Amino acid sequence: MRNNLDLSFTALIVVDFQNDFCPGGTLAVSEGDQIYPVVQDLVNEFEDRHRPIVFTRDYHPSNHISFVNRGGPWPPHCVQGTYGFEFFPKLRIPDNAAHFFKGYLKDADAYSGFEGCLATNGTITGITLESWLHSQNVHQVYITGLATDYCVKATAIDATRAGFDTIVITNGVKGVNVSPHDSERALNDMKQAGACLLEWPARHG
Ligand code: VGL
Ligand code: ZN
Repeated sequence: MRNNLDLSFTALIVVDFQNDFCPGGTLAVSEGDQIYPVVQDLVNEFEDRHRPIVFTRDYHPSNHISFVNRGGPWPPHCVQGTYGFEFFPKLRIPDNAAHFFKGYLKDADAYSGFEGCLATNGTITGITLESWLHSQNVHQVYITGLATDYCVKATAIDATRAGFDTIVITNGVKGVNVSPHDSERALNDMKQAGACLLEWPARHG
């Protein structure tokens, strides 16, 4: 089935698959690590097809506005220079992947990857995700990662608004679920915004 998919104008966006959002992390998504086989399979498939692969990451300063000690909703997470910022360790990142950092200004939060900028060798540029995707002639995005009810949702809705054909991989996302049905609601919100939901036929896991 996957062999029939036309991905010639598609990029993969892996949202915030970082240690702090996985079990053991400071803002752990329950079973967040379980998306790994699907995420890696997608990465491998896009790499095999020489299609663009984007990784977004939360890159917060230690005094970030979203943290409880500043009156925000979250425990400190994905702090610059910490293990929690790093990728889930099993994940194999292609050398030519594009990395986008977000939430790096201490007084502004950013859930959506479209609020981030390209980081080359750890240095943040002024290139936004939207402009970068256009530069790659991308019309469609596949979205996977953490967390369904925050950064995945914001990224998917921004992608539809920017005019990208947007596909959210249902078995490649997990939510925080501050309230029990938040993830379900988030998937519905993404659909309402025009995104399609797809269960990826992963080869393993
Ligand atoms: C996220 C809460 C705070 C996410 C980021 O990646 O979904 N959630 N910061
Ligand atoms: Zn954050």
